[in-house]
Amino acid sequence: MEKTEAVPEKKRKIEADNDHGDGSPPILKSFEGFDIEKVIAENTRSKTTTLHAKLDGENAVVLLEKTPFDLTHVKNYLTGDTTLKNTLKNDIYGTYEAYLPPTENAVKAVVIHPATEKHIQKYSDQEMYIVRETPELYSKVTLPLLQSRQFSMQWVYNILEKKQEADRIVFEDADPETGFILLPDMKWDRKDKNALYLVGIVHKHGIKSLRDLNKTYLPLLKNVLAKGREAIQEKYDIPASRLHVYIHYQPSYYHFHVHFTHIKLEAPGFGADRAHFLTDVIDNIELMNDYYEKRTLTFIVREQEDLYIKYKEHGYFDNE
Ligand code: M7G
Repeated sequence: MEKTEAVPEKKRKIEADNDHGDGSPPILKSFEGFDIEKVIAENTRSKTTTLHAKLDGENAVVLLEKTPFDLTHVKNYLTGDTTLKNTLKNDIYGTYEAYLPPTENAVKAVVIHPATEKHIQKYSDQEMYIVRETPELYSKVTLPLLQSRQFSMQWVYNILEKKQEADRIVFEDADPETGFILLPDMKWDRKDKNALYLVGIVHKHGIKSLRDLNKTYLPLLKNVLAKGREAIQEKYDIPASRLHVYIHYQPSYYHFHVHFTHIKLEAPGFGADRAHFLTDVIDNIELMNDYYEKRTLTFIVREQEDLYIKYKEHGYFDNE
């Protein structure tokens, strides 16, 4: 795509109190200065599109998602401010394109900037393959790769150290061994309770994933489950019976965290190829201390991921 000249920083509409003092980019007021490179993913069912763009010569990933109707605003829909373009008329039946007032047309946008190649790859549509990871495959291929290369976890440390998102914290237990911070996931706009998505990030460092869990961590896991549920009941009036509480394997970020989502939400990553209920994880460890060290675990890898490339080099897909 043709490039336009980058807009100088000061010309862009940026909030004045916008310097976080940590070198992170300022909060944007518009998409001025963005050049689209490519549409890297789209999904008509979830009404999302993901763009690879450039801003100031650096990569950006922009996720756009049409939001559900906000029924608290329903009175604004059927008014003279909504213009209609007729597309069909037959007897009593009419269809239209309706143009709601701009305030009712917000599209959710997630911006990652500057984005790494790994971010562009993570958000790109690509072929997927099932892997059955034996303990041997984990120790020979997965673990060395995780230790050498993964996404930066700066955002996680910013949350744990209260440098970012502190005003969004829903609950904290500050115990260094069993404590955690519960806050809205980046994916949730905090409007629709039926789409609730919170993430519980543990204070303890060094637990990479499900594979590391054993009886030592039962107090931590039980604490996150109980207090996370309690805090959600208190703040959002959603009982445990209407929550999915689970762990991703593989996760994207190898600092242990737990996903809390409303059962009505079709959350990405909730499939049987990635999600493990925290209740089941606790039960399995109680039955067998080294369950997750010994088990073969099934998950999906995507063809541009380092993991897929490494498994392929290892010969994992040779007999397909
Ligand atoms: P994951 O299982 O490691 O990977 O979950 P996934 O992103 O592939 O699902 C990490 C979770 O943290 C995801 O649900 C992300 O949406 C969420 N998340 C990621 N980032 C960078 C942020 C952030 O900066 N703030 C918040 N609140 N959530 C984030």
